[in-house]
Amino acid sequence: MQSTVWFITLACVALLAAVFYYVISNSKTPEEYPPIQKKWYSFRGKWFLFLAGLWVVVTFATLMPFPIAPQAQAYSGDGYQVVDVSGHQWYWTMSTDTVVAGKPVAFQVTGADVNHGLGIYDEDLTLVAQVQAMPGYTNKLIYTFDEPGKYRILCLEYCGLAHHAMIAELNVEAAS
Ligand SMILES: [Cu+2]
Repeated sequence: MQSTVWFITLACVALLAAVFYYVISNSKTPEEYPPIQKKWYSFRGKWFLFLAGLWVVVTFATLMPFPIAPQAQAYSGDGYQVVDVSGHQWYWTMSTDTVVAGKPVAFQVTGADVNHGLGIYDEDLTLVAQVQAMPGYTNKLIYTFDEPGKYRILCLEYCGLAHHAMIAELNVEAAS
């Protein structure tokens, strides 16, 4: 996903650079203004309608599938592997550091002192799930690990001098 977005971004930047290059290399050729004006003013209305239509389609298509897995409509703690996590300046405490792949994990996350951000990363350091760790609240994050491995928990919200040192390990074992 991230490499796809990266590729699309690069392609758009290259396209934009090509347009700039085209405009610069043609700017020295003199042209009659009125015919150009007539042609492009009529194009402008159609272009606006196209963009407005595109906006409606893209907005609805991308808002419908919310990118975060459905969270706990009927969450009770039963049938989940529960992990209580607390963010401190500057470390994490977890009720367990081992869970099983393929079964939903319910992270119950809070902050002991200031706001922290619980970020769960896979072995390639790709963010797989995240939630705020806030003092006075317990936020629930439901996540099912598909792949076993050593995951890492980092802090996603700057919380003071040793914020970068807040690293914990989460072992996800293959289901037996
Ligand atoms: Cu932090």
